[in-house]
Amino acid sequence: MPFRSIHRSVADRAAELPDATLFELPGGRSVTYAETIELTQRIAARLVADGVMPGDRVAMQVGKSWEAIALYLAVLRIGGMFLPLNTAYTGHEMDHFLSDAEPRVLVCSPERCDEYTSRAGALVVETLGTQGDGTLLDGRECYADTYDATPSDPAAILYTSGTTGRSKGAVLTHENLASNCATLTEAWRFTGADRLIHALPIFHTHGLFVAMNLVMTTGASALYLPKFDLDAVVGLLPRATVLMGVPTFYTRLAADPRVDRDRVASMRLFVSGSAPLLASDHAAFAERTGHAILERYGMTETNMNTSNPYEGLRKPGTVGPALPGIDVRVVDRESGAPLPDGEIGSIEVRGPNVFAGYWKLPEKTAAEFRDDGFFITGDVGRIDEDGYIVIVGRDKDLVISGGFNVYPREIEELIDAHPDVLESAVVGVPHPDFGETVVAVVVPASGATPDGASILRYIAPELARFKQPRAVEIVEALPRNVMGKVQKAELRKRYAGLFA
Ligand code: MCA
Ligand code: AMP
Repeated sequence: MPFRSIHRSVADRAAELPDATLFELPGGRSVTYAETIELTQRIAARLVADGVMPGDRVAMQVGKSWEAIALYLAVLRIGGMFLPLNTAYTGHEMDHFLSDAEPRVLVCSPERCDEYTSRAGALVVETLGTQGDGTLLDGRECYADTYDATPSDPAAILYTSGTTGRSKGAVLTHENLASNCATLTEAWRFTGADRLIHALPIFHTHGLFVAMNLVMTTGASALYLPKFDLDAVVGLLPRATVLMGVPTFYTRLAADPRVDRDRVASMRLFVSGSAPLLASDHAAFAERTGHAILERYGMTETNMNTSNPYEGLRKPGTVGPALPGIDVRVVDRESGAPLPDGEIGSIEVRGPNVFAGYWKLPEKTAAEFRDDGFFITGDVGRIDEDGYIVIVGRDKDLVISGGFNVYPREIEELIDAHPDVLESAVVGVPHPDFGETVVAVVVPASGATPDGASILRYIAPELARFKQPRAVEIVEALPRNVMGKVQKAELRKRYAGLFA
């Protein structure tokens, strides 16, 4: 089949089904495929007028709206690189993304316009609100040429993994997005008859590429919520066919007495990913609804790698076998030698889903790939007797809270700058709602007696709320091994019961 990029596939669906509903918004308003493409063209023209050329970055930090998806499609259409950013990021956090990615245009919410305009320099600042407002929508021009993207052209940068130093921009190509979308469409039997409850944010792979690309390229509809709201999701279940969510969604749904077999009678698929789904949550949800949640495994750098089967056994505690066309192996971390099935090692991935490299970081990119093209995920696991992958841990220092990644180093650096702090270690501990949550373990500077609250106040202005520790433990010294390395596993064990 000739290569069809995401935005061309969506335009194809719009030509076939102009009046079909793409977005169903709270309050009952529907937005058709034709309307979405019309707005995409207007935004594309506006961005071209702003000077965006193929290869230029267009950053977006806005509240969730259907117009933001039109912006995403517009950037792809003109050959730009789409850079979505979490709305929770503070100005301090945004500095890094803006200086590293050097976007031509930043689309921000109207409320934050002044903050960015005052330091803009060469950056063009546009605004987009959640009520159909903002300068981005002002343009009268409604035509921009469609860039003929090749499979290897970059389509997006998503920032991830700041384990050492700052966050790195993972560059994803048009082929990465299109191939994974086609693979998942087939694997999960997605069709134009589907109605997906969309309650995820749209600045990550899960909500943007997995959920929206599948909906838009198949002619399906999104029951589109501004965020996860338990009542709203429960209310939509009787009219939906698919839900995609992080484990926290399912923990909350499984605890809600309104969720039962009758309520989910029209549902055909519940997908979970971005963080481990506890086998107990899998069982509780099955008990309540009769549905086995389909767990899959992905990364920002790779899109989706493995999935439990649509038909066949969905095994709790596993993320299923490799998706078709994708190679997944488990190797010895040091030597890179493949391990026999059953043995625990480093998970590596190769396929058309795997990203092109880290933005402006060729050495870091090279360090994460083997010579034979496998990408080292940093996840640790094994392959079971049925060829299913079991993730048992992570080689990387990372906490996943409610599906959001938190990099301990970033928080430790901020805490360590406090004048009353000698050093700190940040770890993730089990949390009943978020899966894991962030705990800071702090050693005071000599003679100082800082309290947890003052440390939290000190770091708060710099750090998105979801990264802020939910507990600060003051200790005399951090546990270290003979090499002097802080033993985070020991700290995780020590504080495992804090929220349990
Ligand atoms: C909100 N808060 C959080 C989180 N979310 N704190 C820690 N971790 C979080 N994830 C804060 C709020 O700011 C608030 O703080 C307090 O917690 C309670 O807010 P609440 O209303 O309960 O939060 P929520 O709005 O219900 O959010 C929980 C959530 C949300 C629905 C789980 O975090 C979410 O939508 N997560 C999905 C993330 C995601 O899409 N991940 C995919 C990326 P306070 O009250 O103190 O102000 S990973 C990916 O894409 C890979 C490739 C993959 O495999 O999918
Ligand atoms: P990110 O790069 O931000 O998308 O985070 C990707 C990481 O999330 C992976 O490397 C895993 O550590 C984790 N992850 C994603 N899906 C799952 C899953 N189903 N089970 C366990 N961990 C997961």
